[in-house]
Amino acid sequence: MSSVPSTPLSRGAHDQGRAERSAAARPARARTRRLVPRAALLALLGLATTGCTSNAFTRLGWPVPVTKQGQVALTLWQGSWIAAWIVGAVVWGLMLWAIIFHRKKRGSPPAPAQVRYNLPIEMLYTVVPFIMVGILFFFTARDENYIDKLSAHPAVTITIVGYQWSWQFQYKNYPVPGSPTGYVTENGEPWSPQTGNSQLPVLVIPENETVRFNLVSTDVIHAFWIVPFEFKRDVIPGHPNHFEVTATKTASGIGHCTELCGLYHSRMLFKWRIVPQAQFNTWVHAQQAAQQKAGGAQ
Ligand SMILES: [Cu+2]
Repeated sequence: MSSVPSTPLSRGAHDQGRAERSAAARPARARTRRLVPRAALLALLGLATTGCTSNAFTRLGWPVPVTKQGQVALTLWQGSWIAAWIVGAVVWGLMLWAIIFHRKKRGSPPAPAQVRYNLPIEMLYTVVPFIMVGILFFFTARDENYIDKLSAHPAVTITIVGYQWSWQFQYKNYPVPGSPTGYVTENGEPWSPQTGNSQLPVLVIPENETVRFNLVSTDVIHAFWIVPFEFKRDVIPGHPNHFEVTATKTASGIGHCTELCGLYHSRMLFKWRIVPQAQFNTWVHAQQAAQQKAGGAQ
């Protein structure tokens, strides 16, 4: 039988262990505090240097717009992100504040009364989201009205005919009497492994003019998409759609069908070019003369 009582000894060992643990925890906490701002800085640097120019970064993944309407859509996109980041920063800030400064400690009082039936707080978190949705709705409706606006007298009107699996472009202001459509018409063929992009139909539009697109389909639902218009619209059989753009810079590229429309949907491409007005006039009159001579688009 031992003459030394066991309890005080074991308590002494316990106290010593706790003291060691808390001494070890202090530098660990200090280290965490130093690491947080460094990690944030590293994340910011990573975001800012991932191969984007500053301009590409501020567009948040969108291409440079080539129309007035596209610029409006881009500004709405950027504004929505800024609003989302502000809300995110407030929510994350409150969460981190609670997590870091209000952790349960030894000897903490019991959890305070929760927010159930706390009328002012319940009203706050009902009303604030309504206000946020209202603000987003206001800017979206305003910009959508602008993007959808049709002018009384567009400078150029083009009928876009979508069909499986290509496009036809009819320039309604430039008649070609005796031709199948009666107007300057651009035809083409779908992309193919043999011809690539060389036989695609070509859409040419002038810079700084209002251009109206009338969208019609002869078979199934397609959708017309020129990526830097920041806009796409369905091409529906029996339901003509319309939209207008004013191009702000010369550019060119490949346009797409963006509604899965059948086996060769992905080949339903076209070339597009935005050119200065004088160049557009030269091009369209040359087409008019050539198609008149040939009795229609070839
Ligand atoms: Cu299609």
